[in-house]
Amino acid sequence: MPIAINPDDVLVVVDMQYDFLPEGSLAVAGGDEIVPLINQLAKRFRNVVLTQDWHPADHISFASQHEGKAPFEMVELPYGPQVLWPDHCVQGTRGAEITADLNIPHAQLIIRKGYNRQIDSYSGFEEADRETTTGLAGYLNERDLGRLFVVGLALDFCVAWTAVDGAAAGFDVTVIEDAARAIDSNGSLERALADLDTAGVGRVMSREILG
Ligand code: VGL
Ligand code: ZN
Repeated sequence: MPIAINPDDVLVVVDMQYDFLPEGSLAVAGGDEIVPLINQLAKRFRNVVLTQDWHPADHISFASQHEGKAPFEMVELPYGPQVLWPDHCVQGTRGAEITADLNIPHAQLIIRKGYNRQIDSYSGFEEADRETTTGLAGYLNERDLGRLFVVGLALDFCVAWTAVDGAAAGFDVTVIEDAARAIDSNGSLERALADLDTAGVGRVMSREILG
């Protein structure tokens, strides 16, 4: 049985930005391959929300801000452990732009995240301090929208955290697995998939929606 998409369901398209695509500073393998699929899926949804990683140039998640540290190493921050990244998605740069190959003119909201220098935000709902919200849950609730279907980059970071936090905020959440790609650093993919299962987030393939 195909999954019927309802008029109040939402497609959440996570971080389809040049820095996560081939030749970007934090390129996710195969990230470009999912663009046509996301475009196709978006046609089935009346409601589409995009997220955009949006860091100041001196963001605390950048290895360049930590003496002697390299990308993909860990540091301990006041809110907990933090993976360090290459500089990416710096506000106003081309790398931070959402790819022009994404063809979703009816998308209704772009939610920017990670703009506070001292706090990272993988999740489209809540920053890494687990206190500061982005306002997305309020937006979705105020519009009285239905289930969330999450796609994009990267499956094991921003897609997974957005999905888990969406479920924690009370939404029915499903990740469309083949419309996402992972960074897979130090076992992060396996952990993220386990976190999705624990949170009660569904996992489907796009053919279950597209038929
Ligand atoms: C992301 C690492 C750092 C993501 C964003 O979009 O998954 N990953 N910032
Ligand atoms: Zn980031």
